[in-house]
Amino acid sequence: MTFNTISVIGLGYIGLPTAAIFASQGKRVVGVDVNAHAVETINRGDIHIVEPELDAVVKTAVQQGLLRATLTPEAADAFLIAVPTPFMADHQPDLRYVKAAAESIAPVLKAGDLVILESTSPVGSTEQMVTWLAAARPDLRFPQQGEQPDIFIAYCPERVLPGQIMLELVKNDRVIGGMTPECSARASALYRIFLQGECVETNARTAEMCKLTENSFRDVNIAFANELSLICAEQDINVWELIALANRHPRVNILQPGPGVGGHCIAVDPWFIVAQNPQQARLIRTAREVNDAKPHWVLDQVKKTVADCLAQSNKRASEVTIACFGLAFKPNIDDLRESPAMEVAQLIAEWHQGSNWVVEPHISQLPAALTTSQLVGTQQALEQADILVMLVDHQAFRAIDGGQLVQQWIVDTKGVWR
Ligand code: SAJ
Repeated sequence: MTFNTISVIGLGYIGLPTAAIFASQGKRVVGVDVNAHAVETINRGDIHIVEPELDAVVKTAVQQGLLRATLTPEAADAFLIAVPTPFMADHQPDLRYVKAAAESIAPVLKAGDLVILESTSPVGSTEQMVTWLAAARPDLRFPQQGEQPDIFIAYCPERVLPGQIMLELVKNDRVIGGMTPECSARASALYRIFLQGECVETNARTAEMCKLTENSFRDVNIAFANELSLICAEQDINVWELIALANRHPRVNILQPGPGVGGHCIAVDPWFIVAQNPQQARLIRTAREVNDAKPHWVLDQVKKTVADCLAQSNKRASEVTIACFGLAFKPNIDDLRESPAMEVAQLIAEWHQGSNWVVEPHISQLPAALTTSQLVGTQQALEQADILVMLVDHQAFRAIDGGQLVQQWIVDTKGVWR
């Protein structure tokens, strides 16, 4: 099995790092994306997304002529599909981009090619993809038809953590879900080009469910911590102290509460299980609801704190300044998409008549959704704001000594300044 040319469809947070890593191993890689800006940027040797260490690997790969981006698929020996799989308004998965990607590569497929789906997908998506490919290429045999296929197909989910993608891509074990054992073997051979972790082979449906299970496991566990934070607020118990104490039990390991769950995966993927199994997936659905409700609970805490502030000072509401610390969806990154901190800051800005300040050292301009708020420096907020709302435990905020804060009114969703 030789893979001389590898094509990656979708050059986003997963596709571009994967393409760059194959190229760093000397493979010829053709990246395909519908976004002309992304294609131009990559062909200049630059990147259009933020991920540590990715820029240097892409630059070298492009300079060496090993990585090239294009708008239209070309012939290759292996195709990896890494396009988004969002959900629709009713939480049903939207496989439109997978279908478009499959149909775009169908014309250039040749006997012996390997096609891998990496996008997080509901169970059965790989079989569905085979149906789309087979409809577009009746001249080729696909794995579902029982005989030795011309095209080998597998589902191999990405499992890398944003912020550590370049490391985890190489180190993490890989679940390889072939449509047949031969498909799995070929897919494993492809990933072994760069993988230091193990390739663990299974079938496509189990691999699809495995990806959804990993993120649902984390969502349910964060929901447990978030529910505890609500209970502890009622009972006047410090939830972080409680969790630290409970975690001293050898078989207890509770995650951390926060303003909610964000990002593009953990807040999305559990819905794929719920959509396919509405009767059975009760805990998974409730966890999603608990986590999604958290920003509104934080707003309620802010409202109570403002009420206390007004009762104890001679200020009017319009004279009260609230400073939100952090907007990113998790610490030490600049990614504001699907961020519960953003949601809280927006909810506060829509409600509060006084000044709304935001401290976010990772950005230089506030997003359009926060036009009525003001981006200020840490020092200004610490010295002049009336109420501090801690939303993201960035390293820079953790370094602030809670004991030195002059404010009496603090809503700390991350337990940083307790
Ligand atoms: N969070 C908490 N409390 C915690 C841990 C996280 O509130 O104790 C919040 C974060 O602040 C953030 C959200 O959860 O808003 C998600 O952050 P995360 O660091 O848990 O995960 P992601 O979304 O960056 O990446 C996840 C990872 N999945 C798992 O850890 C099971 C990653 O390995 C996946 O590859 C990625 O989803 C993905 O692409 O699916």
